[in-house]
Parts: sequence; structure tokens; C-alpha cells
Amino acid sequence: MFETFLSKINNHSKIGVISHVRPDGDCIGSQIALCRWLQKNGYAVTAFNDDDIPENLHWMLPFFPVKKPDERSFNEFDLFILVDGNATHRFGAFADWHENNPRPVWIIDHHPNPDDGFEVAISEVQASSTCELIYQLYEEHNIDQIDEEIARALYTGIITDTGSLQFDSVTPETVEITANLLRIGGFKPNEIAEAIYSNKTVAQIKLLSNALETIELFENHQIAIMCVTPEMLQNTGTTYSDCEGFVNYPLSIENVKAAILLKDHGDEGVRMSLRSRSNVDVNIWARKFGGGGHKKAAGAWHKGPLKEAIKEVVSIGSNQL
Ligand SMILES: [Mn+2]
Repeated sequence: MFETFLSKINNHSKIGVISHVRPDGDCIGSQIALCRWLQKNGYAVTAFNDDDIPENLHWMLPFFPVKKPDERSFNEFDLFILVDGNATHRFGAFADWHENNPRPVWIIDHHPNPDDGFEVAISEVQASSTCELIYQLYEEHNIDQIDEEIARALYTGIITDTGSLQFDSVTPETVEITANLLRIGGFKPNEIAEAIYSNKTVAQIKLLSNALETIELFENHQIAIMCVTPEMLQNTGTTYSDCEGFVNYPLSIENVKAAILLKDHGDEGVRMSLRSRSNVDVNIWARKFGGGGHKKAAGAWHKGPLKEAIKEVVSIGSNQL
């Protein structure tokens, strides 16, 4: 899988590695593990992300720093590698800079329908996570280069992108890789699980309680809708970043095939997170609104207002059932 990558990488010396906006465990885990690989093999490497790294991933940053770019940050690099995304526009400031500054761009990713024009594209839609792909880079090159910190970073990405090894993207190989990472890393699953999941604030739980009250079922209980509004954030002293994982609650209702969490951003529109636990393809669904993602998890914006967004997302979804 990494033959081309390994044969061409030594044509470069200064490499920028960028993870997607609104970062998650898989993009940060794979970014850190890739940067450490490049560093161990003699490349000068810098990691960039436009956004704040979620609080529950901060423990990973000492393994490799992730910086916020400014417009001059990118000039010094002769290669860029984008991780966990397959369209330049998912990578924030880099997309604008790159329009006027053509440089080779490679991707390592597992989302469907990649854009054209990447010099090297490791695009494996069936992979559970980008972290699983970075593990394969180490395996094809020198597995002994995975140290304890890299093992923790890769493990985190696999766990967060697979709902803790529950999704249908998980193969026997995924579980074997996860087991190897536990062995190499010398940590217990609960250490990572607690760092990632058991750090909710009381305010977040109150917000969840508000959001649960909004659950509505459509199409004979096959589509579940949940909303979060600015008033709820104000009443509980929270922000939209506190809604992480909320969509799994409506998705866990019996007979529900797909769930959508709608976050009302007022004039900016409505942010929709779509999840499926059936053969309903929420990537196709989200693309009708100009968004996208995976078959089982995708996102999109609606121009609003909230009531209109609910109506349209349900009517488009009903054609998919
Ligand atoms: Mn991913």
C-alpha cells in the first residue's frame, strides 16, 4: 500500500502534515504518528491544524506539537501530506494558500470519493480509520519504530473512529492491530477510554438532558432527530463543542435507522451531523446539502432556519429508506 509513498518520500526534506478542521481522535492520532515516523526517518516536519484541539486529546500533544498556521507558515515546505480527509477544502487555511502556491500534496485517508489532483493518494475506503493506515506504513517500513507514545496515538484514532471497535468497518485485522498497539504501548484500554470519554462536565450533561427532550421520530420511527439551540447553550453555559457524541443517543433508539443532530447556529445556518446504523448511506444524504463524510457518519450545513432544516433533511432521508 505504501510502496509509492516509500519510494518517493526521500525526494523531499521539509514536510508539512495537516489534519482536517474540527479535529477528532483519528486525524490528530494519525497526524502525530505520521509526524513521528517522518521525524524518526530524518525529515524536518511540522504539524498544522486550523482549530483548537479538543480538550480530551490534549494529552497527546506532548508526543508531537500541532500548530495553528498563519499565511506565511506554509512557504518553507516542499511537500504537504493531508491526513484523514480527501478534499483540500477540509484543511482550512492551507486550501486558500495552496490555490496560489502549487506544491505537491499527498493524502492518507479513508473517506469515499477523493478529489483528483493529489500527487500520491493513499485512499482506502474500507479502512476503519486513518490510524489503521499509518500503522500499515510502520508495518511496511519498520514496525519497531512504533514506540509507546505512537502506539497510544494510533490506538486512540482506531478506537474513536470505530465507536470502540463496534462499527462494521472493523475487521479481524483492525482488532489484531489494536491488540498489537496495546502490547507495544504497554497501556490498558481503560486509560485511553477514560482520557477520551470520562471527562464530561456537569454542564455538558445538563446540555445533553436539554437535547434529549427534543428527540422526534419520523418515517415510522426510522429517522430520529435531535436539536441543540443557542438558548440551551446559554442556559447551561456550554458551547457546540460540548455536543460531542450526543447523536449516538437518538441513534440507539430501537428501529431507528439513521439519526441527525441539528445545531442551530442562527444566521450562519444549521450544522447537521448524520449517523446511520443500517444500510442507509448518510454520505449520499449529506451530499444533497453540499456536505459529505462516510456511509455511516457524515455532516452538512443547511442555510436554516431550524424548522426548515428538519423538514428538508427528513424529506430527503425518507427517499433513502
Ligand atoms: Mn477518520
